[in-house]
Amino acid sequence: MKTDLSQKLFARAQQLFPGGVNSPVRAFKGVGGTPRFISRGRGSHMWDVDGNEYVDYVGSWGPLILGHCHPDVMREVQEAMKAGASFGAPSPREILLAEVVQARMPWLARMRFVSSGTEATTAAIRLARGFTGRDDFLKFDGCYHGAGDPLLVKAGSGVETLGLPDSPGVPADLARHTLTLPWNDLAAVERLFAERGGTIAAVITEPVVGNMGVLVPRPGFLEGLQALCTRHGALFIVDEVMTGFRLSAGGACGLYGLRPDLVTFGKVIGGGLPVGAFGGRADVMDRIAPAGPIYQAGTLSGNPMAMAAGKATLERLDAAGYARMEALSARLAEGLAAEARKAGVAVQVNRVGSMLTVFFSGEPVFDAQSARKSDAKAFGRFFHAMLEGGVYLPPSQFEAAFVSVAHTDEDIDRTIAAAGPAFAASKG
Ligand code: KE4
Repeated sequence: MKTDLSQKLFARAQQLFPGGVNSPVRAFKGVGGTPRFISRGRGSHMWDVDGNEYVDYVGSWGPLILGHCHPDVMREVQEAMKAGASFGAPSPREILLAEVVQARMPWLARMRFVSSGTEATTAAIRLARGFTGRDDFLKFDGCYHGAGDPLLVKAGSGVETLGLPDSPGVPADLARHTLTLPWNDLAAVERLFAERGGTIAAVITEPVVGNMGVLVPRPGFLEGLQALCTRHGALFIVDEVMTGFRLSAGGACGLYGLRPDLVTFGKVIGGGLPVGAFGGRADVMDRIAPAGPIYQAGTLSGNPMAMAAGKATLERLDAAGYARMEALSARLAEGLAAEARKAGVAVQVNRVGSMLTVFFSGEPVFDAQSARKSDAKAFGRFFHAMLEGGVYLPPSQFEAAFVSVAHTDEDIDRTIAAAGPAFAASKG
């Protein structure tokens, strides 16, 4: 596969950006080799600067649930642009998107738009601390909630891929207020609350983990967290940045019947443009400035173009689209598992809806510790063989692949066909 131009651009990029990228997971550190510089996308496909075409299972790490360059999204963004890119003042478009969100999650009494998932989760933690007057909060080993200081403790995604236990630069005085436990272990959370429930401001979790690769919640785990928070006066925060509007119209909360005190969004809610959001109970959210004293702000929050992209995206996610993603994703998961069996490679294919991960492990993967037992080098060989076969997977064993409504049966067939030789190549 020709990669001359990507290599030349990567050399230039390394003179400009740390590691040559503007977000670590893009650097192929988890799989080796040269990251592909992408020139354009269309539907479920994208092309790199050397002209190589790929079936895209990253979809900008989740936002492009309708695929690249959906005509309706492009039209709506262009309309918004013609009226003005940004006003720094309230505009109707933020109300229109918020009402589309609330129609899908009626329990979301108040929300605030921001420009990234990190802003959303960082604000939610600050709000929970301000509302409860407590400083400690609980997150789980391997869950990634963005690059905000309090959350860069035992995080997943790029932090896990790069093997950074916790990021330097986060003061120990701050990190000590971030409690961590293994995910999917409700008994451990019960013990922690029994010991110090009165000091815990919040529990934050990915409802389905995507940032250690896909981890599936055990029956009762999420509901158990919610009940413990209620019992001990802590806020339950569900981080739907990756799962929101993807796992169902009502997100993972809709799928699992959760009613958290706060929820965070990103990715799909902006349809590829920078949007994050946090929201939930009115009595909690109304402590946010200017309604209350807890400060949060952002120059481009509620940006009209981004609001237009988000609204156009959510409005086109209908029952048929979710059914399509489910059918394609199920067939993909089964096909990959079958090809691995044929090649004699032990894998676990974890999937919830249109999020899936092939773990190179012979053991079930249900938390960060079991995920870490996977053979990341074998995954790297598999990844590159798939790339050569025209299939662009997330460049890390500890990430989720995404199916969009734009993917086709031919895409799935092509991916399964490429997997046979790729599993053989994974053996090294
Ligand atoms: P952003 O700040 O990257 O918009 O969102 C942070 C975030 C928060 N919560 C969850 C559950 C997330 O998955 C993310 C971001 N996910 C990664 C992919 N694993 C974004 C890709 C990247 O870091 O470049």
